[in-house]
Amino acid sequence: MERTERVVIGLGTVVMVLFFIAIFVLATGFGIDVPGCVTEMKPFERDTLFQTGDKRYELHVIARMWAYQMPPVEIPAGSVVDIYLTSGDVVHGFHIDYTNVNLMAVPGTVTYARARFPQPGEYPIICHEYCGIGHQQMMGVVRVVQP
Ligand SMILES: [Cu+2]
Repeated sequence: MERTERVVIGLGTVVMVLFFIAIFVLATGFGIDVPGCVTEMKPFERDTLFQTGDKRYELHVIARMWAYQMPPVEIPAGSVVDIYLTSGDVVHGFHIDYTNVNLMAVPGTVTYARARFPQPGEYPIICHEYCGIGHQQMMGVVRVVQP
């Protein structure tokens, strides 16, 4: 093996280890997790928002051509929201600005992400998956108010 190959493989290994450490620190120290698919939950028929604890909420959203079926979301600053998303027709997207939420709404499945809203303000929601002629109308908002 040539010296250059050994250097490249060594650097690649170091970068890979640094990435794993960064992921571990973010997941354990800061509670940041990767959005996922919930296999043990059947797609829901109703959109709901309910409180599960002090500044903890659960939001169920159904995406349909071309709007999100979701209740008005107004929560106090510092809240944590568990978001469950499904689609009633085609594949849609669900992105909340200023958060880590970036989900796909897939018919017949439920996707999940946890979002934190530390600051008061409006957090726009947009569909980021071209889903048809009315795609640009798919918007929503999370209103975060001073507690
Ligand atoms: Cu859409």
